[in-house]
Amino acid sequence: SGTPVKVAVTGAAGQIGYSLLFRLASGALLGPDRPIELRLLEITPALKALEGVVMELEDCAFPTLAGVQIGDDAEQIFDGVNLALLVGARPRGPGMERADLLEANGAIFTAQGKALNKVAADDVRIGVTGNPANTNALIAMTNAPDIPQERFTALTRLDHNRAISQLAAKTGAAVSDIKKMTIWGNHSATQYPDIFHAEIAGRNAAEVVDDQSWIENDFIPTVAKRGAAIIEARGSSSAASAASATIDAARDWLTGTPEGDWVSMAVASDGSYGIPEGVIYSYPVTTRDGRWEIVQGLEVDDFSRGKMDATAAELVEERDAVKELGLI
Ligand code: NAX
Repeated sequence: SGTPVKVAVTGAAGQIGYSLLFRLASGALLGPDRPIELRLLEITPALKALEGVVMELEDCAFPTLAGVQIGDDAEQIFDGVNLALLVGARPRGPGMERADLLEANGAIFTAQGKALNKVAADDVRIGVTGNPANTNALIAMTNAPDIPQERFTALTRLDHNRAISQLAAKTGAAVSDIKKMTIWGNHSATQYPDIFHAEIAGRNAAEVVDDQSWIENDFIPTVAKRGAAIIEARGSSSAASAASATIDAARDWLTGTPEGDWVSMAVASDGSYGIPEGVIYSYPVTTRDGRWEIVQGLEVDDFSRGKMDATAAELVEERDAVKELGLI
């Protein structure tokens, strides 16, 4: 037990929030013995709906939930937080250009970066789920100069989990037999889900599959376009799976990856694998004691190189666009 961990969630009244808050409150992050205090940030017009969600949280009588605070002031909500899950973002509306989207989100993530810089706990870790997640993380990171850069990550764990499940379905393996999956790059359609280093029950996954055409024409596009397929089927974007991945990512960051496996996380590139420094790029990482480390020394063939560079180029473009807008 001990002192409650203070976890902030932004966009708490949204779709993902409706799943995420209940999982967090029930102990999915650090187990049922570690009390958790939720700090929920929303925009003013959504506070009433958020009050309703808080009523439901109360009605669950979760033993793990030590307290809930809601509000529309980032400096109040982020005060002393140990973990900030930045989920709320501005969705792309009809007729909105990409630059408009970057600008609208830029305003949100500059303000939240500054607020975290000012009031978060010294050990704060920040996970960005709201899209465009990688570039939103870059904006928040750049606006929080006193927080070490490695404390900012963006979510590609949903893509990672989707890739594992697609590979399991193709091979008949159990998801628990699949290790060392990798998502490279941007959480967008240019991402590169890579099974060349993955293992199925200890055997190389690409060799087990033995079907380059499936990898190129089925697996990669299915994973990369899974979000669109869910919108098409469900009428709204993935929410429960995104919440689940947000928790997986935060839990593994805080508690460590198992021996012999790794996870995908978008982190500030240090130039590893020839990716330009500074962009928030998804890499295979291992984690320990709340720190991540990029897995080094993986062999990259021409096919993978092309895909890794294409998704890096998109991130460089996004970075240049937000630089131009004066957001970083
Ligand atoms: P919703 O539109 O249901 O909820 C977003 C919430 O954020 C709204 O309640 C809104 O009021 C709030 N919000 C907006 N601006 C805010 C601000 N400045 N401060 C606090 N709250 C603010 O979206 P939802 O389906 O929950 O998705 C949230 C974000 O996750 C979107 O950007 C979405 O694109 C992104 N996703 C990211 C995924 C990933 O794997 N990285 C996958 C799922 C999801 O698409």
